[in-house]
Amino acid sequence: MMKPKILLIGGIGAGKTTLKQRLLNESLVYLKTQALDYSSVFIDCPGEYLEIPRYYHVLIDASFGAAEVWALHDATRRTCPFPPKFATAFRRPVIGIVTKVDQETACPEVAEGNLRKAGITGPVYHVSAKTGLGIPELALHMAGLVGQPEK
Ligand SMILES: Nc1nc2c(ncn2[C@@H]2O[C@H](COP(=O)(O)OP(=O)(O)O)[C@@H](O)[C@H]2O)c(=O)[nH]1
Ligand SMILES: [Mg+2]
Repeated sequence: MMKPKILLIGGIGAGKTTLKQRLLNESLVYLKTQALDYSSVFIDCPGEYLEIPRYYHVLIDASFGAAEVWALHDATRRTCPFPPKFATAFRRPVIGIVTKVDQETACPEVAEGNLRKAGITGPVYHVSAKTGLGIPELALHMAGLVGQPEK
């Protein structure tokens, strides 16, 4: 059976690949998921697909192969990479993830506000892939979505 997938979207350098790596490692620690291979769970798209409007359709198409879309926003970025109400273009649940909250110049409230303007009504997680802040909560969310290993 095919496992549910998670589509990662976000601007260039938002931290998509770093977060994916951290979650794949942490899932071993927090969820004891040695038996479950999460490596194929994430669909990690280049940031250009979000930053260049004529590629938007690639993200929309990719979402049909996903159970959920994770929209990442760098907490140090003041400009919103998402067009208004972008989340409503997806026929899948979209959650928000504010990344790099460890950074000195981070402004997580601005990032979360931008994600809300992008039409995200679901949960918004604040995380640092560097320090691990917020990662256990996100790992649990992920496990709820893609399942725990079989006993
Ligand atoms: N301080 C800090 N830097 C991060 C964090 N996550 C990613 N980065 C850095 O941000 C840069 C871009 O990350 P990357 O995962 O390649 O972004 P992507 O383009 O969205 O895949 C890299 O230099 C990462 O080391 C974080 O939580 N904290
Ligand atoms: Mg990347």
